Amino acid sequence: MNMHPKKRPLWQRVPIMGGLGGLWAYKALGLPTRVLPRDLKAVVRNWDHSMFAKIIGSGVNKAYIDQPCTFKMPKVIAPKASVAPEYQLSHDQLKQFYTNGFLGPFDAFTREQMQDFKQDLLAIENVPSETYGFATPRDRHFEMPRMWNYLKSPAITERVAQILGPDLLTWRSQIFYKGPKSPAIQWHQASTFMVEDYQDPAIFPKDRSEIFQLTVWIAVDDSTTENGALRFAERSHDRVRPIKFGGEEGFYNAAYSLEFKPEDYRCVEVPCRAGQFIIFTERCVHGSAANTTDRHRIAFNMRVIPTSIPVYTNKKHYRSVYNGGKYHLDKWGVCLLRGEDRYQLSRTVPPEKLDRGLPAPLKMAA
Ligand SMILES: O=C(O)CCC(=O)C(=O)O
Ligand SMILES: [Fe+2]
Repeated sequence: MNMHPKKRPLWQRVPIMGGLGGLWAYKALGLPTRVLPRDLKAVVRNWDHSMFAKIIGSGVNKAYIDQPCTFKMPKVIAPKASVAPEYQLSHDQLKQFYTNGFLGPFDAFTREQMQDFKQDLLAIENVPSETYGFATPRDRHFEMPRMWNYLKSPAITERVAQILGPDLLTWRSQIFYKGPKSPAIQWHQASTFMVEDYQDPAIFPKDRSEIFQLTVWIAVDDSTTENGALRFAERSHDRVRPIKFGGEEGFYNAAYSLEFKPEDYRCVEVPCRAGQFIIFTERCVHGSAANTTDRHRIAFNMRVIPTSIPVYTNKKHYRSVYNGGKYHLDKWGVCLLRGEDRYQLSRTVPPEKLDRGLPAPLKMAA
């Protein structure tokens, strides 16, 4: 099913509305989904009533950007894991995270490490991924032991553990090659990454009103006002918003605008030195301005979840409406970043495979 979020002519919207109305009725009446094709079954199962109401009520001009959820402030603000003193977040930092939706920058790596690593990243930019068979900035940690070692560095994992708990997985990473003079990444937000194909979420948290996932974003180049540092709308992680299809700005290869007025929020830019990182919930509205310089602004990120959350359950592949391409998941798996995986809910890539071939000095440097 093609769920690309684009403005469609009326003759297309009318039958889509009819079809979605039928699926909504199916859900409301609790009819058996066995008889439905897989795509439609997924929509009935995973879309909640507000998602159907939004897209049908707007005449297929709007939809929630991702599975709707609101944020519930934790009753007690306290670290969820005990860590070495040098990585401890203060009560104020934790409170700042829960209040604003992001935290940082923190130091993790040296400028020299990042400058050297940048050469590796540039070298693979157009090389087909071993995991997916085509060139993609997604999940290169499966084949780049050096990247994997940076991702699981204690400077990062020990801080994340204080918000998500001691046992952590990453299910996805991405390299952001923000090239010379490249455009802005417009304001966006995400929750369970149903945003990817509008059928199935990637992750299945029990309670979507908690912080169930964090993004760690690591600067390989200095990120500045001129080259498009990350920017965040403080306190905007309160809820997932709808998008309007079509619009001036682009988000990769989709065109839409988020129902969000920057002037209603305190929007802050968070510049980073090479080797620094930011922790945020991707539910916080964020983006980056255009790169006005004639040099790259490279960064990489990962999505971190507690081991209690299943990922890509019973899914063989997914289609990304934003990045394009069909991602076969046969070589994909979650990777243990910290602690122990007592749940074993998702396909897992064993640590020996992730570390393979990494020379000892680099392992230590990472
Ligand atoms: O690097 C960027 O400009 C965007 C990063 C982003 O949107 C993310 O990490 O979720
Ligand atoms: Fe993002």
